[in-house]
Amino acid sequence: MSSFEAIAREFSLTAPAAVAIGAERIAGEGRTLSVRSPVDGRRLAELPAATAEQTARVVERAARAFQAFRVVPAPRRGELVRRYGEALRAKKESLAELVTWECGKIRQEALGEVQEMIDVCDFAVGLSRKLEGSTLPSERPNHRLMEQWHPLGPIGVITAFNFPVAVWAWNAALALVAGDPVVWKPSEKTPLTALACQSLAAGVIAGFPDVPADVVSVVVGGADVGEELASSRLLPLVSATGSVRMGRRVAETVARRLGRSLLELGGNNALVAAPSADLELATRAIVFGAVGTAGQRCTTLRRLVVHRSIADALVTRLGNVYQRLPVGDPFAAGTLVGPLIDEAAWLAMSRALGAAESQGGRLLTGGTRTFSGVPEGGVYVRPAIVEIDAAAPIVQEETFAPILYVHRYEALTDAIAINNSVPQGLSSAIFTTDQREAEAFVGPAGSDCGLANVNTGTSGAEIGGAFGGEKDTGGGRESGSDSWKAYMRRATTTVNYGAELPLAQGIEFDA
Ligand code: UN1
Repeated sequence: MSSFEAIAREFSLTAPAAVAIGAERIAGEGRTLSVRSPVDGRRLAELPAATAEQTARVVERAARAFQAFRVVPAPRRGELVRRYGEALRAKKESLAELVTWECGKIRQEALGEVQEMIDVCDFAVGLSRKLEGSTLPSERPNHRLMEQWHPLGPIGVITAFNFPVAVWAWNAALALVAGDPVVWKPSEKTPLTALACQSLAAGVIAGFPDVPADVVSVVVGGADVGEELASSRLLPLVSATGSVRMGRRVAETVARRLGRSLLELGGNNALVAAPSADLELATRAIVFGAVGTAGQRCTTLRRLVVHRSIADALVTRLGNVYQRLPVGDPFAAGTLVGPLIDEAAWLAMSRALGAAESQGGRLLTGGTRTFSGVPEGGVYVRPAIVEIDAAAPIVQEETFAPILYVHRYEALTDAIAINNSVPQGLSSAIFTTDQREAEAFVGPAGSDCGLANVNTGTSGAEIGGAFGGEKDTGGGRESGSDSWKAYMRRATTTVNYGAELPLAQGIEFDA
């Protein structure tokens, strides 16, 4: 196990303050927040949380910073993000270590998460020279019609514990090249990683005399801090990742003031295993998707929809792998399943298993808490597989824990219907070597999710594509492709370079 004290010193987190803006640290004036490690339950920090009033002051400073930041040329803002990416490269190992301490994900996945930050920085750097608008033909002579993308304003970012740093980076890297300051409310369960990212950023910004220090800030606090971000008219966009319940509240509050929200909420992701599936590949993808990050990704595989003809073979294979799954210390080489975030997560898992059983489900493996060979004080579980009818109510819910429900199907149309039968619409996958089936699944009458994969699992998306989903998942798109447009405002501009004033639609109006 690594030394938390050494990591805390490296990121100046021995006496953390709830508000970090530029290089300034301001102690919170709210109730005391205790940060515990899911690895062994030890207390990592104790700090007073920020209040709504303190949040409002940070937002005001971000709004002032926007005035100067929006006229810094985009490629220069890209250079800032490039340097931040370099700072992350230099700190990859230690930031990943802090991620494991604070959210419990295994070392490999923590390194992957920091890599995801680096990747999105690289993407944003290129983007900073390519925030292009269109030039369109005008119907009037000697006129030019064009669209320009301008910085939008300061952005509020609310993130969850399970990706304590990468999801902020998806937002921040794009927002910064777009010319927008970022005010970040991390999960109360993972404030230290956020403060570490902010101070790394503050260090980079210090080398840019033309960039206001206040463009990157963190406010550690509870729902009142999130509520303040959602209701502040100074924030034209609030990007929120987390539960459907939280997202609905944010969306309602932001909509009341006609602001924009970008939501990445719950998933309830299915994988269809068709008769021609490569069972070896499918098994590996299912296991990574269902037990990776201890089942606590929004992209976690929660439902396996398997064709009757291969169901027994696939379930037997899965059972064998599940029985040997190394559960334990997330720092130890070889561990594949780390701890759940806290006791409440185990409670939710055992409740869901109880409900499944009472709704006719059959527990095939796992589903128990384990105390042997794991660090004391953490919540460690054996991932569960439950065979259950696709119509059982429990299957409609996202339980943030490693439970995989198995349903059997006969016809592909039924499998697709099952895939689409839940309120959430984030990720989905089909394993098949039949091209017709694959195309049907990713086509217009196929999966209704924002992510639809073939022969690769539901989790572990690259940053290059737009990430997000439909229905209760909230409809937002983050990270790659043209997601940057959410962080900018579009101005349509008509320029008349002639000596006449022709009106559009041929209107005659001679005063
Ligand atoms: C999340 O769980 O909120 O596709 C994000 C994935 C990761 C991101 C997950 N790249 O699993």
